[in-house]
Formats: sequence, structure tokens, C-alpha cells
Amino acid sequence: MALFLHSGSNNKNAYKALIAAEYTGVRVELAKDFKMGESNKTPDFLKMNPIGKVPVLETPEGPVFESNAIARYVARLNADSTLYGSSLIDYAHVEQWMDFASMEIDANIARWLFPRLGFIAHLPLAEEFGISQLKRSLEALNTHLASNTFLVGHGVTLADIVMTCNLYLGFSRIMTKTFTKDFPHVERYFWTMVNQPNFKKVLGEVKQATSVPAIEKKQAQPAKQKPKEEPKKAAPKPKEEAPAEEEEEAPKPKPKNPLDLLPPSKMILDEWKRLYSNTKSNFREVAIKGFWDMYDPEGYSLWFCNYKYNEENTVSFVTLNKVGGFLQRMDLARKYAFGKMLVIGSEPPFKVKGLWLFRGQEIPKFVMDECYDMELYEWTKVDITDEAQKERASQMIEDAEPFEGEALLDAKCFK
Ligand SMILES: N[C@@H](CCC(=O)N[C@@H](CS)C(=O)NCC(=O)O)C(=O)O
Repeated sequence: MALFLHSGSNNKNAYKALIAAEYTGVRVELAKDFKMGESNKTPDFLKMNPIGKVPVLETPEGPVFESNAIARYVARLNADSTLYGSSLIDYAHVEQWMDFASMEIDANIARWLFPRLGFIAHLPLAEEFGISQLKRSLEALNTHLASNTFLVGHGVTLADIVMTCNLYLGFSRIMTKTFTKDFPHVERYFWTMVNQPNFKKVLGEVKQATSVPAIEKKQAQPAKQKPKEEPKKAAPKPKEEAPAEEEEEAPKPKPKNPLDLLPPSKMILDEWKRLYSNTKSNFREVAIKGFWDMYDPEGYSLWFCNYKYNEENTVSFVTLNKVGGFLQRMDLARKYAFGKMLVIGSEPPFKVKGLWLFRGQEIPKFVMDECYDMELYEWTKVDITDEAQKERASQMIEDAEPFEGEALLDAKCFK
């Protein structure tokens, strides 16, 4: 029998229980025809939650409100669930991070975001305080995640679910790349989590906010306005209202990509990509030879990359998702790059190494700026006058196995 969750379908507080349900196998369904602002004002709803807020879970034993309590209930419905870790101290740490996610992350994102959406009055000093507290909390989280893949232990717990849902509001609505780049481990953690299949089923494809919402002037007076459910779009920003944090996010006219202004190259990237894709046999003789025949060292450069935190790659599917996410985020460079990423080793920790071909002599600045994964790798330019480096590059292109004496868990291509 399914349990019914009363909430709109785009509520990060409801996502906590929905994701927990994916992990525990408990059936939780959103109540049909729920309308925010109407359904949660009815006498029947107020009997379930006297404050009239969502989400509320209807259970055979009565309703539960407060999203963390609901998520805990769903996690505990399956006695075999590992969402609480496997010891008393794990349990305490799960609770610790759930509270941290709510009080230190979510509350400060709300202090920054909600006034901008017009839910409460916008007070610059209060915003400044919220942002400084959020940075302080993210700094602490970043330090923890520098040496931990998950918040607690070696797998997803309820703490990761609650933290990710709270971060989701921030990443998707207000925390732009300019803001999050100072917390690279939080970025890596967030994108790894939202790409886990059980998260993805609920959250879908997640996109980072590209600007800080403008202050909704018409709603900036207190009273009247009540929090709505995470509306989809912010109005365009009135320039004179923009505080410092927002200035740098102002939309600029899109300049031509500087790589398009480079002198023409004799190497046609698409031709190489076609050769790579179409070579089904004699790969060394056909594709690898073809690559070096086409390669133009003046118009392009080759780079080895080596993941800086290989010791964290203790779970195969998490490592593969991490690399998969990286390749997705490189989409912006498709016209200017080709890459091979190898996940190396037959047991953890897995090593992630790659080879990239970029237009120009440097790694393109827009790639460094836009794709946070780049900072997670060490980059070394390939010296093609060195036969050993050239051979290593060839082996990476052809997924040679064993690679540097080890089996390959996977090889992914960006083309
Ligand atoms: N602490 C609560 C927060 C619930 C909450 O603020 N819900 C909002 C939507 S995300 C709501 O129902 N607002 C309607 C209102 O304030 O009347 C939880 O985690 O469940």
C-alpha cells in the first residue's frame, strides 16, 4: 500500500521522503490534485498539520508533518535500510548532519533567497549576515568532504539525502558557480549525489543557477506575502537594486568564443571524431595512426589529467557517476575538445586519469571557469616530442588494457 505525501511536485522538502523511499523500497506517492495555497488550507489538511504547511505524510497510524521527521519515518519503515548507518555513532552523525543541513545550510539559503523572491522584506544587512553564515557553513562542509565521499561512513545515508535536498534549493535558485567555486568539495559532492540514480529519479536533471534573483520590488514590503513553493522563475533584475554579490552576475552580451578567432587549423576535429567512432577494427593502425597524421600541434594541445582525490574513489558506481557527470558538464566544449577518461583498477580505490585534446595551446579559459571538475584534476601538457608520452596518449585513446599495469573498470569518451 502506498503512503500519500501531501505537497506540490517541486518541493525540496518533499523530495527528502521521496528519495528516502527510493532507497528503502517504500511506496510513497504524491497526493493527487494537490494545489498549494488551496489544499493546505482545507479543514481536513489543518487536522493533519495545524500550521498548514507541507509536506505532510498520511500513514495508517496518522499523519506526520515536518519533512525531516517524514524522511526519518520512511527510512525506518524498512528495517534493513542502511540509511541510518550501522552503529550508534553513525546514527548520531546522521542526526548531526541532518540538523546541520537544516539549521546552518537551509536556514541561511532561505535568509538570502526568500527576501529576493519577495516572501519577506529584503534587508541588506540581514542578507549580508545570511550569506556570511552560509559561507561559514559551506566552508566547514567543504573541509569534511575533502576527505569523505559521503557525510557518514561509506554509503548514502539520510544525512546525504537531507543535505542534498537543501543544497538543491541553493544550487538551483541562487548559488551560482561564482559563489560555489570556493567550495570545490561541496560542488563535487552535490553533483555526485544528484547524479545517483535514486536521486535522479526524483530530482531529474539538475541545473545550477546562472544568476542571483533580482529583488522582487513589488513584494518587498512585509506582511501579506506568505512563502510560496519554490517558484520556477525570478523576474529580471532592476540594475539599480543590485548589491555587490549580484553585480558580478549581471548578464553581459555574449562575446565570440576566443577559440573561434584562432588561426585556422589543418586538423578538423569532427573528422577525427568520425574516424574514432567509425573505426571498428585495427584501431592502432587506423584510428591511432590517423590521429597522429591529423594532429596539428599548433592549432591544438593535448593534456593528461589525473584526479587529485583518487583515494576517495572507494565505490565503483560513485566513481563512474563522477566521471559521467564531468563529461556531461564538458558539453559546453564539444566544438573544441575531445577526451578519454579511464577509470583504472580492479578494486578500490580506483584511479581516474584522462587525456584531452583542446583547441589552442592552453586549456580554454571558459572550460576552466565553467566546469568545476577541472579543478579536481592535475593537468599536464603532453610533450609529443617525448615518445613515451606520445605512446601513453595513444594507449589512452585506444583503451589499452592493462593500462599502466592495471585493469580498466571503464573507459569513457567525450566526443
Ligand atoms: N520545517 C518545515 C518547513 C515547511 C515549509 O516551510 N513548507 C512551505 C513550503 S516549502 C509551506 O508549506 N508554506 C506554506 C505556508 O507557509 O503557508 C518542513 O521541513 O517540513
